[in-house]
Amino acid sequence: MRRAVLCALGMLSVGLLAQAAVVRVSGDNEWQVFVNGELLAQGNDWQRPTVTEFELKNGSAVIAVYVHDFEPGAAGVGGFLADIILDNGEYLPTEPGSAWVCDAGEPIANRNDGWEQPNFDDSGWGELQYYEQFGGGVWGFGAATMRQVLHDPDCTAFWAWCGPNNEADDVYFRYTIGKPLAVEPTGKLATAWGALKSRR
Ligand SMILES: [Ca+2]
Ligand SMILES: [Ca+2]
Repeated sequence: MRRAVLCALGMLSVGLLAQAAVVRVSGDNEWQVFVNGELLAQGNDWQRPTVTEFELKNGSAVIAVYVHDFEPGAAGVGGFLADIILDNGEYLPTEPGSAWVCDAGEPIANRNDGWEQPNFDDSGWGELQYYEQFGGGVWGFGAATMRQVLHDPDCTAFWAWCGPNNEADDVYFRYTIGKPLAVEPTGKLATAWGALKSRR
């Protein structure tokens, strides 16, 4: 009993389990935002980021974003900027060292491998290539307009792409919130989450 309470307190000190989140996305030039495989937002004006609220299941969700650059190859650059805000205060932007992963490929109309699904195996995907932080770079002149959306909290994400942003024009990104502890028996996990919830 005492041991269980201490264990729960230890988990609390690490951070409350998030139950809801918001993902804010901009893409140069157009983008689609999927949460757990479902298309929830799309945009085609990088100065007007989409804002998508969603609930987490046992603290987990998979964000998948497709971005298409209009100008073929080196005729123009692409860009991707995103941040995830959890209701426990965690902030997960696109930034060097973050857990976002990416894959460049065919236009989305030709892609049918389930890349947006939560159970998709993205272990072969790579790290993003990062550019300027929000406010700088070729997108800097649009920051004031974007900040009308990205102000609470202030966005500190970095613009990114999958490889050099003047090469691929169709790129895919994924972020897994709260990677489940797959090796734990589900009954044990449910007990732990239940104990946590009852203390909130
Ligand atoms: Ca291009
Ligand atoms: Ca472009």
